[in-house]
Amino acid sequence: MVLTVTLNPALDREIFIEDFQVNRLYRINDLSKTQMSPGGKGINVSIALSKLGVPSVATGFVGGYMGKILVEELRKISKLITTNFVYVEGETRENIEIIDEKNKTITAINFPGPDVTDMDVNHFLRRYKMTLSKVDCVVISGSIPPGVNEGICNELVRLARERGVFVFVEQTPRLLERIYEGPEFPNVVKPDLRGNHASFLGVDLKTFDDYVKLAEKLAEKSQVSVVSYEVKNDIVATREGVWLIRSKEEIDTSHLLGAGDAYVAGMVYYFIKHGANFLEMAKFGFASALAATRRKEKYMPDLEAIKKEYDHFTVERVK
Ligand code: TA6
Repeated sequence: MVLTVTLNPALDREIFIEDFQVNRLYRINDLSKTQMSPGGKGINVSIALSKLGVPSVATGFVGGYMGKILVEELRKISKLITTNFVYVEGETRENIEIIDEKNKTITAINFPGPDVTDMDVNHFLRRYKMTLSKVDCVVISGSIPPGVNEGICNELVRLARERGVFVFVEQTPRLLERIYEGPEFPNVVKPDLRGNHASFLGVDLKTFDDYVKLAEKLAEKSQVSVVSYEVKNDIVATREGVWLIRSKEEIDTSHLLGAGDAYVAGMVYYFIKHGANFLEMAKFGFASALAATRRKEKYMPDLEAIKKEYDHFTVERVK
């Protein structure tokens, strides 16, 4: 069983507009040009895992009418997804993604989410500890809502690692820097490098070698790090070495929504089914993310779709 933690879930409102321009009025009359689905990074991982036949418990904070819709829609997706969210006063957020296949862009507008009180956090931590005793691994992924201390992820990682639960984390450099203050670290870490990050953990991120250095630095404390480099590549570092996984073809950058979450879900699937072979986990994750980019809408691939991708990337040892 897998526990996915999405402290700040979202209803994802995808809108497909060819040649999207600002300063224009767009009336979406054709409803095939838009879709709404439960989102937030950990929730997408739960959805992806359900497509691979892996059950998971999805937890985090939801609130209001939007939160109710999110939970109901998530339950409709698969019986393999058990929801165990803490309800808070405010409204769960809606995130907007404008997908332009002509210009190969995604313009995302992500909202902050509902205010979460200390009482909500304590309620969540009690549930989290209870659930940890029933799971093999936990995925902690995505932003945190207003009112939640940025050190919470450090606490979530520590509680899981102290109980011998395997931990996957995908988060922004700002949140990861808090986690890497110690004392416990995720087994698998995938920095969320969306947006511009000039530096991270004291590494200036300019050249390929800088990204290799970052991956190695993370792998000094975690068992494996996966660092995205120029969209079509991932640098994978373990204690044994560093590899570069590279897509043979260009990736349609307007199809990237959810691909990172499909990557994490692919690594979790491989870990659950085959154990902690870190390079193989990363390869399966890469194949899963590639498969997720074959459609413009947020889409989590099944096993058959993922296996087909093994012919579409190369793996070379870097160090
Ligand atoms: O990776 C896709 C996604 O999880 C979307 O579902 C969207 O809700 C967004 O990323 C959430 O990211 P955030 O960092 O705002 O938690």
